Amino acid sequence: MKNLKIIEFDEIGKEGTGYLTAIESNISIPFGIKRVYYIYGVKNNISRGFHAHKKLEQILICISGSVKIKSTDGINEDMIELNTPTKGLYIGPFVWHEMYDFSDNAVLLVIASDYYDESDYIRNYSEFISYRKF
Ligand code: T46
Repeated sequence: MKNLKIIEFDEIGKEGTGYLTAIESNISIPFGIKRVYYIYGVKNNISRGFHAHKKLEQILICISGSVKIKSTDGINEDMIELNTPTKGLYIGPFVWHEMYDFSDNAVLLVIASDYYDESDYIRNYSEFISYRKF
């Protein structure tokens, strides 16, 4: 699907001494970083998201536990499970996404290309379909 892809990050270190993963603006990800936020303490029966963005680009990384992400461009649909700190999901503009099935200890880290701006959200699915550019 356009504007949806997995990005694998390097794991530095070895078993026993632990690991380190570094993410560098415009190098390991395709945009400059303006904001980082994280989602945690989500009960297993709760789903979040249910929106798309007009301009925002983001990388979702489940740095602890696991979470599933369902995405659609209005035609194609994809489900991706994030369950390792070395796997990022790039979500660009006009991809409707939902996060669900959070494990008990899940921490979902999100790296974003811009500051928070509610006017960039499309929170109504019918409106999303009418906006669809591809
Ligand atoms: C997204 C998915 C993956 C802020 O005040 N600042 C922020 O930077 C963000 C992200 C949110 N908020 C406020 C807005 C709402 O009052 O926090 C509240 C919860 O936001 P929302 O319901 O949009 O949360 P999610 O988990 O449904 O979606 C979030 C991001 O908002 C969204 O951009 O793509 O995570």
